[in-house]
Amino acid sequence: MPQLETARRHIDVAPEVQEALAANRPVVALESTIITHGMPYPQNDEMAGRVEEIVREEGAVPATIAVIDGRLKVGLTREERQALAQASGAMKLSRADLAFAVAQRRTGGTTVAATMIAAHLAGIQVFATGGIGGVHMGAETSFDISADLDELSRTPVIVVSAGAKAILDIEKTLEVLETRGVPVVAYGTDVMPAFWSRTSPFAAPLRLDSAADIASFHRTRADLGIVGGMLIANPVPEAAEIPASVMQGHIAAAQQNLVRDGVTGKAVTPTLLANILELTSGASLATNIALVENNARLAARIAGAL
Ligand code: PSU
Ligand code: MN
Repeated sequence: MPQLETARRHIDVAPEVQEALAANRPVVALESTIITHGMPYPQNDEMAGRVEEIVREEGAVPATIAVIDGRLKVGLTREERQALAQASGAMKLSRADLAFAVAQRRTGGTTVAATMIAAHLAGIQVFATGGIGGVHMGAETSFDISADLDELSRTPVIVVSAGAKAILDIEKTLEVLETRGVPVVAYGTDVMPAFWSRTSPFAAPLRLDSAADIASFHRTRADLGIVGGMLIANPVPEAAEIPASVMQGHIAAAQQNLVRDGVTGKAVTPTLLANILELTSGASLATNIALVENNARLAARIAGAL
């Protein structure tokens, strides 16, 4: 099934995932950096289990992707998932170091970029996450732009997110996505959602209102030979939202702490998320879980429509 013959020797596709793909039944890929670096234990494990359940409830097969002892796993057993949720020293893997972890027999969570690569190798077209990485605040001096954006421009996977994380510069993130030819489709809204909040000051570049329309857009792009993935921005459910006005202060404080502590590189996103969790006394975590679940549901419906 992997599109690269040579990839097979490094990939373990779970039997259930393999069967579903062979029978052309819907499969949804799920990332694992959110497990290893995005949330504390045990909420990370509970979230990962619940998200898999939701995908099943919608009639699709979940495939959580991670690197475990050098094997690129597409679909984890419950035991593997639970061990990963508690693993200390797991790497955070993107395009640059995915193969490093495989070659060195390491264990790591896959970011949006690395999960897209693995999903595509396995033949999975739809992937649910929380929020993608993007252009960080101050990127004009730090050059910190997530590899997720480049991956979206080259790998044909539909990524269902709650928008760009509000800790990012959303306006610049949208600009880079446009430059790289990545469609950004807001689901059922004209406004770009901002992860914890349903709205941001920015208009959504495109809007679609059904899973079937998203599937049809994806197919049409392929028909036209246009390379790359697309980003679906699905607003967090109203009941779980933290208004942008409330988040603003916390985000600003977390940014300041980051600068004060001299945090750079891969540690930026996990540090900001952990700090915001503290600043909101845990409320941001409940919202984060709710939005991932919401994205898994939509992703399963899109996979069904494909
Ligand atoms: N969404 C979350 N929590 C996370 C992430 C996304 O709710 O931890 C992860 C994703 O794996 C994403 C990564 O790809 O953060 C982005 O990291 P960076 O900004 O270093 O590229
Ligand atoms: Mn970065």
